Amino acid sequence: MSLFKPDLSLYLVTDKQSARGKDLLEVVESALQGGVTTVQVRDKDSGAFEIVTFCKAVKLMTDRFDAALIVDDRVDVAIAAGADGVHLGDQDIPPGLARSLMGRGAIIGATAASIEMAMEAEEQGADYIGVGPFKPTSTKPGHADPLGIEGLARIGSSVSIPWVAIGGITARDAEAIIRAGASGIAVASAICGAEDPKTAAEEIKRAIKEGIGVS
Ligand code: TZP
Ligand code: MG
Repeated sequence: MSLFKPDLSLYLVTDKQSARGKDLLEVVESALQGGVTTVQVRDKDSGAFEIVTFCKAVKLMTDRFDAALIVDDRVDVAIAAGADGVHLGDQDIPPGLARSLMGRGAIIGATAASIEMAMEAEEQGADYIGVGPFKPTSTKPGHADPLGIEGLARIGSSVSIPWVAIGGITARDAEAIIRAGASGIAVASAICGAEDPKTAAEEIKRAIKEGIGVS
């Protein structure tokens, strides 16, 4: 468990494809202005040095907004970029090993598509799990079957660490997902693919607040 408790409530996952030629750094900055609290840099295609360089630029922004920077998959990139943490899938370095490499200050997240995966992540000292997909999404080709709200809640409530829902989520779904017990909403295309990422983030933020019962 990390010593640092990040605010996972509005969790942006970067996605170049959804951004359709928009400058991704500008997208991230607008999203932060709109209330994003955690940014995960997800880039399955670029080389490590390119991702590190991008992450360092994002880190300067997340620091200004008091948000956290998480790197998808790559512990080496996260360390090299001075990121706050890493998000690990079942093909990546396991959470326990990532913790020993990154230390107690790091935020370690893990993907959980089942109760077994969620429990394993918690046992290994993950700080949070990402549960999904909620709905079908083209951002993650070949994803597992969509879970819907009940499936998300079943997996999320099997552990005592926070859980963040992901996959095809829009502002319309956010309130119900938070009411189902999620600590946060993770989105890629709903923000990266929006004409105005700041307004898109604000809309999701409003729905999250409705879900928590804060206006
Ligand atoms: N993991 C499960 S679904 C997903 C990931 C990375 C993609 C989320 O992107 P979007 O565009 O919000 O559906
Ligand atoms: Mg991954």
